[in-house]
Amino acid sequence: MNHLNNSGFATKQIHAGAKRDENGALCMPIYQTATFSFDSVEQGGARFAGQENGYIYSRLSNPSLIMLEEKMAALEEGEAALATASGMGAIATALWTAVRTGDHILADETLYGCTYALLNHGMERYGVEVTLTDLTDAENLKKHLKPNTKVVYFETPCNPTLKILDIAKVAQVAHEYNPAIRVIVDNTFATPYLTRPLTLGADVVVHSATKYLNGHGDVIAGVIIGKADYLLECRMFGLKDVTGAVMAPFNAFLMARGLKTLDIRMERHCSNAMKLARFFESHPAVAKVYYPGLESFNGHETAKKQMRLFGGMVAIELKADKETTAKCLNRLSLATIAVSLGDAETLVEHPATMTHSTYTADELAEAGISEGLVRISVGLEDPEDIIADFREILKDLK
Ligand code: 3LM
Repeated sequence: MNHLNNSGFATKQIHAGAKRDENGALCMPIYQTATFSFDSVEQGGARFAGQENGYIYSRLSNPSLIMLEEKMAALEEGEAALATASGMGAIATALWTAVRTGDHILADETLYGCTYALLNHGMERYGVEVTLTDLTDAENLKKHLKPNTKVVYFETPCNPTLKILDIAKVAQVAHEYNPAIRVIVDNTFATPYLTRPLTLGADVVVHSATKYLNGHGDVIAGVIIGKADYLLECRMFGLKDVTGAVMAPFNAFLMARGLKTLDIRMERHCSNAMKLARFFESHPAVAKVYYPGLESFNGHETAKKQMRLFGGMVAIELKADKETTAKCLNRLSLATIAVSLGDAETLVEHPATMTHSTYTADELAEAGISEGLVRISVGLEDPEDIIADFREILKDLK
C-alpha cells in the first residue's frame, strides 16, 4: 500500500493511492464497470476462493475505489479503508459488522439525526441494545459500560452543537474496561486534517465524505477506516451482504479530486469560521455562540489538545423565538438555507426542524439542541461578505 509514511499531509492527499496508469493518466481513471472478465472458469474460481488476487465484481471492489481507499487510509493513518455510497452507508456498515443480536452499543447522545435514528429506533428492532448518554463525563461513560458492550460510538465536534469529546480519554476508559470494545468516531466535522482519531486510541473512523472530504457539494459518499482485518469483514460482510452501500466509481473520482485540496480548504473554512464566531460573540442579538475555537466554549481546552484548528462549523442561539429566527434567516442573501455542510458555499440550517427532526422535544433538550439554535457551515467566500450578510439580518434584533 502506498502510504507515503514519511510525507506530509498535503503530499499524501495528492499522491497516496495514486498508481502509474499504463497510459500515463495523471488523474485517477474511472473504472466504470460492474464486473470484471476472467481468463478462464478456473481463474474465476480461484478469485472467488481467495486463492488469487484480482477483481471480481464492483460490489466487492473496483480499482477507482481502491485508489481512494488507500488515500483515505493514509490520511487517517489507518491500516485500511472502505469507500461507501454515503455517510449513513459507512455508519450502518461499520456498526452491523461490529455487533449482533444481544450486543450493546454505548453512544453519545448528541449525534447527527439519522445516526440517532439508526441507533435509537433502528438497531433495537434487531435485538441490539443501545444506550445514549453524555460521554464527555468519564464517570458516566464508565457507569454505562457492560460486559456485552461491543461498540462505543461518538462524533467530535458533535452535530449540531459542536460539543467536543476527548477521544484519547474515551478510548482509554473503554479499553481499560474491555480492550475488545471498538471505539468508533465519526470524524466528519473535523476531517483528518484537523484530527486523526486512530492516532489517539480510537479503533475505527467513519465519515460522511459528502462534506469536507469531497468539499464541493456534488457527491453523497462515505468511508470507514481502521484495522485491516475488521475492514475486510466490513467489505466482505457488512457492505457485500448487509448494506450493499457501494460507492460509484465516478463518485470516487470526484472525491479523490476534492481531497487534493482538503488542507487548503480547511485552513480557509477554519479562519472564516473563527472570524464569524468572533463577530457573533460581540453581537447583542446573539445569546450564545458555539464554536470550539472560542475561549468561552466548554470544550475549548480539549479541542486545543486534539484539533489542529477549530473547524468550519459555527452554531448560534438568537435572542428570538422560532418564528422571528426563521424570518430573520429568510432574509440572508449570500448564505444559502440548506442542510449538509463542508461546501464552498455558506449553508445555514435550523437543526430542530431539519437535520435533527428525528429527535423528540425531550431528546432535543437532552442533546442540548434548543429551538432557537441555528447551524452555519461557514463557506469559502470572503469573510467580510459572510459577516456583512449576517450583520444585515441581525440589525433589527436586540
Ligand atoms: C447534515 N449530515 O446536514 P450522508 N455523520 C455526520 C453527518 O453530519 C451526516 C452523516 C453522518 C447532514 C446531512 S441532513 C438530511 C443532511 C456527522 C450528514 C450522514 O449519508 O453522507 O448524508 O452522511 O448535518
